[in-house]
Amino acid sequence: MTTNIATLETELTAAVETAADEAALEAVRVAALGKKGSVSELLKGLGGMSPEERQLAGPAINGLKVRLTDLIAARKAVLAEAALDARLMAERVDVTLPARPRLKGSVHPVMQVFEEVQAIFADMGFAVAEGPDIEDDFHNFTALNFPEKHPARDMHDTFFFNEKEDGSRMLLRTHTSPVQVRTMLSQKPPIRITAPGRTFRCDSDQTHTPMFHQIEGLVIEEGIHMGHLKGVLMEFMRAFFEVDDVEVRFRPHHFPFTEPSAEMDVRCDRSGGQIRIGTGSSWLEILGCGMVHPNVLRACGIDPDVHQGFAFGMGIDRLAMLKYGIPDLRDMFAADVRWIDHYGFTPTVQPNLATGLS
Ligand code: 2NM
Repeated sequence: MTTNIATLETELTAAVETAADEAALEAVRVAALGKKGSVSELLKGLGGMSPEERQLAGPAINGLKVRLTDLIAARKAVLAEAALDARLMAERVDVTLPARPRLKGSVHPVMQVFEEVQAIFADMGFAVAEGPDIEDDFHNFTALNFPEKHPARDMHDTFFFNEKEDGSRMLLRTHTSPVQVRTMLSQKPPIRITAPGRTFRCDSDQTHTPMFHQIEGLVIEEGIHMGHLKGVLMEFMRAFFEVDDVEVRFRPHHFPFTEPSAEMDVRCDRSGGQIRIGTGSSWLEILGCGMVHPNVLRACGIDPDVHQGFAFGMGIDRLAMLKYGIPDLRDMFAADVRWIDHYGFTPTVQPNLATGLS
């Protein structure tokens, strides 16, 4: 019996000391001290012994159990430290290395143009306002002088959500004008804001994507008139296209939310398969604008006999294509890494009027 225990201890000690990793060590532990392990079986055998036998075997087996347990714990600590060392070597990162010269991320042309436009209007005293993509009928249509049940609401190709219990339904904003409505309802004039953001219309072809980007502007002050509108927009064109002279023209148009309303074109040159802004014999439609309709002012708690205002809106995606020579609208949102590598901008350079826009 005693020799049996001594032999077993020699074997188990060797097994513990040669266990190559924590999993192998655990296997040794289970085979010795587990429920059906060799040491556990020896302990079970104590019950069937005579008292004299047990007096000898008991302390011997328990001594083995204690020594083995300590030995396994010590070996486990050594193996765990070795495993951690190996992992630290394998996953070594030198945090003192310089950043990679070519950063992977870049700024999408749409975001670049947003930043440029905002920089220009910030210079003219405009703040930036934002609002939710998911809107209600009041802020997207009713407050903007779209008559109830008027076909203009359908003409906007609106994405509607399911009807709520009260029969109303939320929608994806079809323009950023609800931001202007929210601003007029929550602030007192004078107001000078631009509202950049995503807009949505159920429309998809060569020149339309169901999600697109707009920036709209709003000025509300006493005595504001079309002359101010024209001056602000001409200054914007000069700054944005980085040309000293831009000739613009206004064509009468119709929007429910402005009266009078107009579309603004800029003079351009289309010869040579490219569009050049500023000179030439052609015109390019660039934005819609007008004087804010008295009904809109009233719906937003502003007295049209005291305060007047102008507003304008333009599509950012088309502006980005135009300025940066991007041929296909749909490539803009295809999430192709090669495309963004080619057309993207350095994220660490912010457009501003002092050091240049782009
Ligand atoms: C446009 C064209 C003309 C516009 C009007 C308003 C508001 F809220 F003041 F009534 N916001 N934006 C507006 C006017 C937008 O986009 C082509």
